[in-house]
Amino acid sequence: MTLLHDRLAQLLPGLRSERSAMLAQHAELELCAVSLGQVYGGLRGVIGVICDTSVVDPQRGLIIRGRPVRELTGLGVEEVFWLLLCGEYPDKAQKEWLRAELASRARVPDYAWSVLASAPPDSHPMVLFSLLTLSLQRSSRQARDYHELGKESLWRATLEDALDLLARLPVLAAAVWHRDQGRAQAWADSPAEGSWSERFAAMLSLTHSPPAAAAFADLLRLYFVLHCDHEGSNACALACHTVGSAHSDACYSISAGLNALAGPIHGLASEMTLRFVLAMHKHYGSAPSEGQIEDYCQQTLAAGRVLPGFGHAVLRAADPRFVALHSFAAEHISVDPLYATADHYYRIGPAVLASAGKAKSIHPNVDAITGPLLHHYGLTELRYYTVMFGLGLSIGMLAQLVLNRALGSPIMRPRSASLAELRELTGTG
Ligand code: HAX
Repeated sequence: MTLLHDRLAQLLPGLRSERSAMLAQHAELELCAVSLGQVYGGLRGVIGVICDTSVVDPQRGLIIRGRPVRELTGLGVEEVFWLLLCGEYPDKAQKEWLRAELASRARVPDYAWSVLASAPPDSHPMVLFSLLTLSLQRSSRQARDYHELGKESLWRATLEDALDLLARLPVLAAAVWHRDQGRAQAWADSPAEGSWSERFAAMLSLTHSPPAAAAFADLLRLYFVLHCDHEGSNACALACHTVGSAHSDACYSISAGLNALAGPIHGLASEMTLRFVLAMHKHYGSAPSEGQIEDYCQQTLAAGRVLPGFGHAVLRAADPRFVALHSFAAEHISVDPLYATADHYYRIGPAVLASAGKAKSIHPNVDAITGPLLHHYGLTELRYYTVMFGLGLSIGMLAQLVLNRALGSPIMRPRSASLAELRELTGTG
């Protein structure tokens, strides 16, 4: 037994009996009605999944276990993972235990490196990250012990897999970075010392002065805390949940979530925003004026394209994750010309979008700020940014998987309707 298993084992009976009581008394309660428009519209607004790790509030942004994310910006990944899973902060002993546990589980089996070595050199970084994650399935404890474990105890094996994966994903992501940079065999074991995010920063092997190295390590800590979860129904989390609901283990499930995140209209916005800023630099020179940025935005909208880095499907106020990273950037990288242009863009974009009058949110989103920050510290391969995003979201996906397994979430099986059925229902047949 370990401290995290122990704490979850204490919490689960209460959660299970709450669920049973709710179902016994209110199983027929209607949570929402579903319209034809919603079914055709990607199920926007339809409650279809229960996720207790976080919610996204249109005004307040990401709320993790009841705490607004802006209150969590001083935490590390270990504390936030404990919070996501248990709904409470770890005490000192629990936090230190988790830190040591993750460091001790970080070694990646050699067969994963054979998979990486055999992938075509120009493979997309997300393909490599997902492939490596999937390859670890061979070591899944849940897969190994599935036939011996009863339903009530299966979560213990899922938690083992979640801890293994949480420990190893930064090693995989760092290896993808080195492979994408053309270094044939630079993937090494994780350093024994340091927190989860410090070890990842070290494994990237970027060259920084000591103050920049400290700032970069702190940026990664903040980045991963801010990107650790985003409800259970974004395409990435939902894909992970659906695969996990079939009792596929965490490697299959996280790989599926990453595959969804790789889509251009999902996890790619950080890359797209930086490309947009770089294109302005190319067009006008390295310091476009405010008037030039405004013209460029107007021309983009007139050409029927979106202003990347603005708007959100749910948020209707400034994203606290943007606010936190923007204030980090203002403190640490204000002299960077790319950031200076991006910063003008954040100020000019909202008015341009407002005058176009279509977007429901005109605020910069979190993806607007991550590119300039990562680029400043040497992560200049833009295709890598979705790997960073996926590494962050995996923290929450793993917590959600364990909780869903522990609470016996059933296999996903919504019903589909045929066009013939819809024609009959709508009288258009
Ligand atoms: N630039 C131009 N037009 C925009 C816009 C933007 N940044 N944001 C929204 N709009 C437009 C929409 O395209 C839509 O136009 P149509 O009616 O012609 O289709 C209209 O305004 C209403 O859209 P909405 O309801 O405000 O927003 P959606 O829920 O449809 O879409 C998006 C949300 C994030 C996809 C959208 O704001 C967008 O495309 N933004 C730019 C890309 C981006 O930054 N994406 C990252 C979002 C953060 C995130 O979730 N990351 O994972």
